Amino acid sequence: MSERITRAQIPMSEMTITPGSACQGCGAALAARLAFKALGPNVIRHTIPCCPDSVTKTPRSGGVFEGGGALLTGTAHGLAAIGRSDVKAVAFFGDGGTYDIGFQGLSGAAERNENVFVITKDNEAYMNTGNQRSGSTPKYSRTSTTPVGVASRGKTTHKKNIPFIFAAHYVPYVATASVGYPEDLIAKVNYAKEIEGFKMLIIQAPCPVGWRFDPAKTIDIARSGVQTGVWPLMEIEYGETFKLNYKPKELKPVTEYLKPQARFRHMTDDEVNEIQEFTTGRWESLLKSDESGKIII
Ligand SMILES: Cc1ncc(C[n+]2csc(CCOP(=O)(O)OP(=O)(O)O)c2C)c(N)n1
Repeated sequence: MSERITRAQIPMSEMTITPGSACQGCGAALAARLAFKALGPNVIRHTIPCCPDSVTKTPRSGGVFEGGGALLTGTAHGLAAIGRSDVKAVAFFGDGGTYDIGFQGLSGAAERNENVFVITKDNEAYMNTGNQRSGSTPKYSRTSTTPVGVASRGKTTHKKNIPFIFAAHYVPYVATASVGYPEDLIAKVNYAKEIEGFKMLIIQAPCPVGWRFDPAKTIDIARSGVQTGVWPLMEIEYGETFKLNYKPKELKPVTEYLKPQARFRHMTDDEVNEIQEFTTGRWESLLKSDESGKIII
């Protein structure tokens, strides 16, 4: 499991070039800045179609969604063939590319335990193409394909539990992070990048345009996601060893997270209560896993 780090231990050098073409307050651009800072210069970044949130100084390859896992695998094998174990093959994909369209290729890479690092900037919809719902969009969220009106209440199903789905491939490392907790995020990248085999970090990256909130509030929204238990920070090793990285004495009510975001504005009290119960129930089960140090499903 990753060790805590102090602010002083955060690398000073920037690996992303600003200004990029990101929107104001883009959580994904911040996720890229923090993750690539921690990865350092010896990286080949693989990208599939997604928001153009940043430009990285390191070499970069691009390809199709479905080929993401295979192309990343090829990069890792090529690096091994020329004896460059010092260079890491890193994916920086959106949630659409991870949870849905690129899933089968990544699942194959995970099952083969390829020596790759998949970093997902999770903005909970297909933002690049206009905020269509993805498998990562939370229940009741309004998107352009899950509208709110007489016949529709936003998305009808919950967000996929992708950390647990990848952990169930029994890979060395799966973790979640948030742009609201940069020290935790950097510590996890630092730790994971040295692991041999498949590792994944899913970073919640609020999107002011799609989630419809004031772009000045990106960090506040990210922090309240963690503090309400909606986006728990956790690490899972080999599909078994489990740790919660942020454990408040008491969770804040989910309304603190939902209210500032207009994608949830239509929700009734009953719908909010349902999300509260879902979040509390899942948190209690995560606490049990954390206490025993092993996943209890
Ligand atoms: C097979 C395929 N389906 C659909 C598209 C169209 N497309 C391009 S980017 C994108 C959205 C990507 O969403 P996500 O992976 O969540 O990244 P984000 O844009 O949110 O950063 C889609 C659907 C495509 N390029 N290829």
